[in-house]
Amino acid sequence: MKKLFTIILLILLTKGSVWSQISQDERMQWWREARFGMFIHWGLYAIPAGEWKGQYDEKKIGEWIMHTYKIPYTEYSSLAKQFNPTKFDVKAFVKTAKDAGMKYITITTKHHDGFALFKSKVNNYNVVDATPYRRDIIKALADECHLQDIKVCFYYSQAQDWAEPNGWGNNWDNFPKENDRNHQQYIDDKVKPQLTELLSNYGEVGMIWFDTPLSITKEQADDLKALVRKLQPKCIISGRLGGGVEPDYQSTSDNTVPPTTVAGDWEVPATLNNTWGFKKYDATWKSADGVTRLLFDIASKGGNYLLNVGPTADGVIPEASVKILKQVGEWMKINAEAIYESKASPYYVEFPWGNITQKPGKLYAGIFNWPSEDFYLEGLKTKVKKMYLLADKSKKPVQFEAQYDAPTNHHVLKIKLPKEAPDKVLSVLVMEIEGEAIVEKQIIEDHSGKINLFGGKAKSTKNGHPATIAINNNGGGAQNWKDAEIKLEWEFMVKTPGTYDLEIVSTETGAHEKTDWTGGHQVKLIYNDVVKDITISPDAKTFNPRTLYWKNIITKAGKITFDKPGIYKLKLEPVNILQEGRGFTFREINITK
Ligand code: H79
Repeated sequence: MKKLFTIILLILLTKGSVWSQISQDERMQWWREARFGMFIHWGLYAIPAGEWKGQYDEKKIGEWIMHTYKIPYTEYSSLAKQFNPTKFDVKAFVKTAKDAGMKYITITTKHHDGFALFKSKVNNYNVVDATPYRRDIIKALADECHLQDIKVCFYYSQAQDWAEPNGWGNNWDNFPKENDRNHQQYIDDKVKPQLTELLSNYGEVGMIWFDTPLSITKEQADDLKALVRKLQPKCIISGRLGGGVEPDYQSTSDNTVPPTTVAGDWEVPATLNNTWGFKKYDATWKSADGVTRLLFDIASKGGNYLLNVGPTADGVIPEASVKILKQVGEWMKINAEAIYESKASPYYVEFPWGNITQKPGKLYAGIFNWPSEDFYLEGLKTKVKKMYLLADKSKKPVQFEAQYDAPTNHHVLKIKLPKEAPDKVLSVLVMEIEGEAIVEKQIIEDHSGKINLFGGKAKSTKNGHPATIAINNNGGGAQNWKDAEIKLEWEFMVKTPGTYDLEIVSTETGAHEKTDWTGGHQVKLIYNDVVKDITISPDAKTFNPRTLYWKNIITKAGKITFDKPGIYKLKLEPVNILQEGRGFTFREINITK
């Protein structure tokens, strides 16, 4: 009896001390399954909405207006007296997110301007104490999210705070010079107490989304992480904590989608137009089609998509945003199975036609470029049992033929898709497979006579030793290549002899307000005894559906002849890389018939 009692007591004790128990997998589980979340940027900046005393700037982001026009704190903070979002309908907010298929909402509780959307006892520059509205917006949203079973997450600008003389970033007010500031005091007096409020007064918080850590130290970042862990052990810490301290997942640069699958947990924070905080004249809305394709593509690469809306000062999510999200939601109604709980594609690189997500026993090919003839999927070693379209409720089998060529050890699936895409935006082809999806490693000429030499698949060396060129995620994944000592080499299989066209693809990069591309690099292409000297020049530009902002730049590099079938090698060696911008933003070489 006594023994039983002890055992029960032990079980209760372990259950109670969840904080010491929770594993990283447990912490991340809901987030990994979610794949799609809503970002909300809302604050005083919604009042000027991109215009200050008649000044406009198409390129600047709305929530940065205080910084853009060097507005003194005393002047900017008086906007609070006007902040009265009487049209705010929290149910409508949550419904917009849920109808789009989003599983979490991350809202700015305090952005760089320092104004808090929640009641704070430690700082009265907040929605309850400083505005006529007087209601705690974060409380309203958190309560509604809990009610409607969607995760609520808090963005908190931990370093930049333009209201604080000891915060980071405000260099236009009569504040101490950045080096003379007591950042620690700002962290102790505002950041930690406010994070404590956020993690104590609003129930379960899915995540704290930190941003722009600037010169925050390792000790300070460690301290913030420990605070979050102590107060809510299950709460996730987003990518931009800073100080070199390990967050729970990585954030890509804003609006930036990598070209390949990326291991680990990561998220793309992205806008719907060119701003986060509402700007009344920004009508650069992305298309719902583009957003849907990105959602699929990001999931295919193993990431989450955190997509932003910027409510107005009245408290309304702009109609254009609602409309886009509605359409995405319509698509999700039919296709969400391919998104939620999915894992990254077994293929490393995206396809021109779309991409692939997977779940145990299933591959989901998301096709946005519907083929006019047969559809080919090459290089899948795993046996496919059955195919059907997700949009087809009857699951009528899609006919396919599995081909295998023993001499080249190459697998090809030749698939008979209907003439018309069931969904013009993106149709999902489900493939039921036998066991784990395994893909060939080799690079081989495909059925259309194309050979793709992707940068990330090259053997890269420096002075004969393995070397890596940093993946620059911007612009759809060019290599941020500045070191001319680094050389790339590919080995690939040619099936049909003949003369092929060669093109070198690099990409534009940047932030959405500024597109960067540096040309003029000189490189050598070496194959057998043939050496071609090439200057990287913009011979053509093509749209990249994965970036929406940045184009692929094509450099024509002449022709190459293969006399007989077999394995060939091609080398790409820089002669001179210009060091401006991001250097040589190389992506791939295409060899086409
Ligand atoms: O919250 C959103 C942005 O406000 C924030 N991150 C996302 C999620 C962010 N903080 N910094 N940045 C983004 C980079 C900002 C760069 C710019 Fe500027 C601000 C470009 C134009 C205004 C500073 C001022 C740099 C150039 C001019």
